[in-house]
Amino acid sequence: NFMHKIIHIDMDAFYASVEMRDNPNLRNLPIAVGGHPDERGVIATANYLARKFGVRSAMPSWKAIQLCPDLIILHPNFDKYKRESQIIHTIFHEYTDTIEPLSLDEAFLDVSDSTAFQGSATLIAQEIRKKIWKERGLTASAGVAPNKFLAKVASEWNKPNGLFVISPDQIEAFVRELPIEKIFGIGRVTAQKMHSLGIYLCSELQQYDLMTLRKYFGSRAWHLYQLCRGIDDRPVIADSVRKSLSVESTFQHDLSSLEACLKEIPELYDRLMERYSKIQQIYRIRKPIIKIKFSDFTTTTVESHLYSSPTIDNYNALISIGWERKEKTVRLLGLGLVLGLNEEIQLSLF
Ligand code: DCP
Ligand code: MG
Repeated sequence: NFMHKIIHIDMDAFYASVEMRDNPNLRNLPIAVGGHPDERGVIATANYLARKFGVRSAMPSWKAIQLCPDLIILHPNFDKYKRESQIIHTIFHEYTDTIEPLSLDEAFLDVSDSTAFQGSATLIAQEIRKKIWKERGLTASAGVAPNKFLAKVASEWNKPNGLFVISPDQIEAFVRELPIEKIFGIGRVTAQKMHSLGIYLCSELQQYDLMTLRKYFGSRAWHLYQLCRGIDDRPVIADSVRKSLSVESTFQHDLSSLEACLKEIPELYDRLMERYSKIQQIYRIRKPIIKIKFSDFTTTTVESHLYSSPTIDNYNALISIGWERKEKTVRLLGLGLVLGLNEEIQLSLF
């Protein structure tokens, strides 16, 4: 387990940073994204300038304005953030497909088997941060460690726009000084209980044997026992963004019009649905996707928006979009489904 290399990436002030990138006039002003005070809205996030005034996520907007009268509150544009998140994920995919998103702006990457940079997770993390900056104009913070728990703590360590690495031989010293609040799953109530026992740091929690922990914390004892020692065996479970199912046909004679392409859809569609019916208990459909290979052997793929359903009409629309990119004769058509794990299956993995 100490051989694992996990990177946790967390975008800095994500929604706010996207808005500042797209409107440079906002760059040096305190801004937040959220609902307006007169709508009884709350703050989703604030840029670092606004945070200096005490503006925080989940704070009522009227209170944020009180703390920072010049605060500019922008309405969220979730579609934009979702799209941004998807693009950032394509950067992750250059290094590994084992990517577990926690939210739009946060993900774990297991790079244990990556060969880039001679397998140096630190250099991979730096490169990812650099690319996100260069290609997207956004800053990200990264943590590198042998497990998820420590990688996530590490990404916060030098935030914003920072990197922090916890190597296997540093774990012991690192967790010794770590406040118990940093252990995931320890909320305010548990933290208070620990404080009343005189436990503030992981080193102090380490003094308790398993039996005693069980007495105070019940079924969570084993987890606490391990986590305060920096041990966390949870695997990075790849979100199935890349997991897809597809069927395709290569045609004997290239298809020379969009109409000819669309004529092929029903047959492909039936094959796809037939294949999907066999795995539908495990996988849910995230969105339809199509592929076109033109006679010059270039390939294009078109994905629909998340949560649109895989109807023939939707596939026809995607094929039309793809065809218009070239308007050349077509030698291969593919229909696919981007899949996700069913919720129950996902839960049963833990
Ligand atoms: N978010 C939200 N409501 C919250 C917390 C977060 O809507 N209570 C949204 C807005 C954030 C995004 O999720 O931009 C990511 O959350 P983070 O906690 O990672 O916060 P930020 O990325 O904004 O800031 P940081 O630099 O601290 O990561
Ligand atoms: Mg963030």
